[in-house]
Amino acid sequence: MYIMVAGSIACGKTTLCQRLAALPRVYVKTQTAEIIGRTIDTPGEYMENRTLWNRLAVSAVDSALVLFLQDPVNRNFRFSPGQAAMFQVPVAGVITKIDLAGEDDIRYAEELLTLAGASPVFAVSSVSGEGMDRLSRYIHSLDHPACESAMPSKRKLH
Ligand SMILES: Nc1nc2c(ncn2[C@@H]2O[C@H](COP(=O)(O)OP(=O)(O)OP(=O)(O)O)[C@@H](O)[C@H]2O)c(=O)[nH]1
Ligand SMILES: [Mg+2]
Repeated sequence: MYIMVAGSIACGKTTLCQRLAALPRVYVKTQTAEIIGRTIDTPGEYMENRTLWNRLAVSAVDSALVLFLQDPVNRNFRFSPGQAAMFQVPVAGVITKIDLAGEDDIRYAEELLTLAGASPVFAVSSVSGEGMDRLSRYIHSLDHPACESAMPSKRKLH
C-alpha cells in the first residue's frame, strides 16, 4: 500500500518523497499525482483548490497512510480544520524544512497540523535528514503492527 502526501504548493512534498525513496533531490514541479517509490506525490494545487479535493480522495484509496505536510516558514495554511476526517486511513502530520525554521515556526506549524486533524506530527528536513529516522520508524510500525511500541504517542511532536 502507498503513502499519499498532500499539502500546499512548494511545501516540500516531492522532496520528502525523494528522500523517503532514497532518490537524489531533483526539483520538479509536480503536475499530477505520481508514484515515487512507495509514496503518491500530489501537486499542491490539489490541496489549495477545493474543487480538486476529490483527486486527493481518489489517490488516497490505494493508500494506507496520508501525510499532511506544512512548511513552517511560509505560513500559508491550506488545510481546513478537521480535514483529516475526509480520509478513511490514518493521517499523520509532517512539518517540513525545519533546517530553515525557528522554534516558534515549528510550534505554530504543529498547531496547524493538529487543527487539521493530523496525528502524530513529525518535524523533518528533507535536506539535512533531521527527523527522518522517526518518520521512517513510524511508517515501519504501520507496516508491522506488532512493533506498536515503536509508535509515538498521540499529540506529541516527533
Ligand atoms: N531547505 C530546505 N528546502 C526544502 C526542503 N524540502 C523542500 N525544500 C525546497 O522547497 C522547494 C519546493 O519543494 P518541493 O518538494 O518541490 O515542493 P512541493 O510541495 O512538491 O511543491 P509542488 O509540487 O509545487 O506542490 C524546493 O526548492 C526544495 O528544494 C527542506 O527540508 N529544506
Ligand atoms: Mg511537488
